[in-house]
Amino acid sequence: MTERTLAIVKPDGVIQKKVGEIIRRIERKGYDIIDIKMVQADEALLRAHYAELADRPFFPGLMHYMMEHPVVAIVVEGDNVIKGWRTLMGLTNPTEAAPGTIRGDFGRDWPGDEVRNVVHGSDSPESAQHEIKLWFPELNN
Ligand code: IDP
Repeated sequence: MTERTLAIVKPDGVIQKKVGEIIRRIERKGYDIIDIKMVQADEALLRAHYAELADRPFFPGLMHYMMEHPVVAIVVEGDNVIKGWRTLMGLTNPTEAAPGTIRGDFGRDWPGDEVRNVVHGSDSPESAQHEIKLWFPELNN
């Protein structure tokens, strides 16, 4: 089934100059890039994006991490892309993410409670729709 997901190259991915490599992996998998832009996320956008994590102890660190540098937001389309992009990303924790996945290859555990895991991907059709609207309000098809 053709669907869309929101992929984000997080600050550490941009700082490490992995944007091209990550786009290469998206394209190699046969997915289409529908829209792409650099965004300096602000607190309002991130609070809406990560609303379900607001009570977690790592939330302040997550906000700080996501605002420390502009990110690259990408709308990706393809067959079962929501699950497929998460497979390309690997597990949340870089220590557990398999080699060959983006997080396994480029993610870092960070001193303290922060996880620098390079990329984001929507986890369901509902969150994909919600997140694409949030990050690309100008995109209406
Ligand atoms: P996901 O990004 O793999 O979908 P979520 O559980 O939705 O994982 O968490 C969103 C983001 O919050 C993670 O990608 C990571 O940056 C951060 N995060 C999640 N769990 C932890 C944690 O235990 N410590 C620090 N950061 C975390």
